[in-house]
Amino acid sequence: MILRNILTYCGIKRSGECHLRTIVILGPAGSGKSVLAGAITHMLQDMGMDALILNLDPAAITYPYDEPDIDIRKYVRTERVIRKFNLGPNGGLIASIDIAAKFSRRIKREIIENGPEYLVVDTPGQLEIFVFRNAGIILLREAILSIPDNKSLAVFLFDPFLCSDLNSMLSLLLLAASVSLRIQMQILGALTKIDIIPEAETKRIWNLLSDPRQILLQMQESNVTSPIRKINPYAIKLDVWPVSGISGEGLKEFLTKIEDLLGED
Ligand SMILES: Nc1nc2c(ncn2[C@@H]2O[C@H](COP(=O)(O)OP(=O)(O)OP(=O)(O)O)[C@@H](O)[C@H]2O)c(=O)[nH]1
Ligand SMILES: [Mg+2]
Repeated sequence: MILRNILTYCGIKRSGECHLRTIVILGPAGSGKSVLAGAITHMLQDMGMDALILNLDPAAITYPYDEPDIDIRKYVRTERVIRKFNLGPNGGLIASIDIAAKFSRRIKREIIENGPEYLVVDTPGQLEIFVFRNAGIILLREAILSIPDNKSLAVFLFDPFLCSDLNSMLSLLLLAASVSLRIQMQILGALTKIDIIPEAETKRIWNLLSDPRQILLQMQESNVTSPIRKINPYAIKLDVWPVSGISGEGLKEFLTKIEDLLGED
């Protein structure tokens, strides 16, 4: 471990290279971020990779994976912040992410000391508090993206239970585009929980999410009002992969895509 740390600090890995690959998992509350983060980490480990999981959710009480290797909760816990400052749940999370940002360098040091090949990042349920406030972006940049030789991408999760109609799918695609704009990272989409959705329904949702032009055309046919007509479908198009963090369906293909993207120079 000590030797590995020294080599890592010197910018050298066992193979003679030092490349960290980071996968940041983002998505609406309950969309399956923690389950998918755990599943991806385990699959990478099964493939012989040195993969670690970083929890950036200060409000997480339990995890659907073994304890995270690096945990923001070592530095700040939302339930304590709520008690200490007498806040509500959202105020508590806002304050704890503000506090968490102050520990960015400590987390960065922990990542460098561990020197993994892959870092999978689990993020807070309240996406908007994490992504649309500066503290979340600072935390992401200073703790992770500023690490030299780090190649990163983000995965935005689409929960099929939030994709029942065209309006909802379009809203989620717009949200994914906003997230991508805020975090300034390459972003892939993942349609989660496909193990509990009938195959035909998964295909229907996946086809529409993968081709926003179809969503807009179908909405226009049903006389939807004007601002939607102005949306450029190519501006919100994402590469979406159907996966299940529980059954593992689609995960191998998804990881192959991620490896391809992160392997490119
Ligand atoms: N069947 C099935 N259930 C899933 C899958 N992924 C997540 N779930 C379930 O969906 C619920 C939410 O999953 P989480 O991984 O905790 O979601 P999250 O986005 O991390 O939730 P927050 O952090 O609270 O926003 C849990 O009950 C999971 O068991 C999946 O691929 N298949
Ligand atoms: Mg979670």
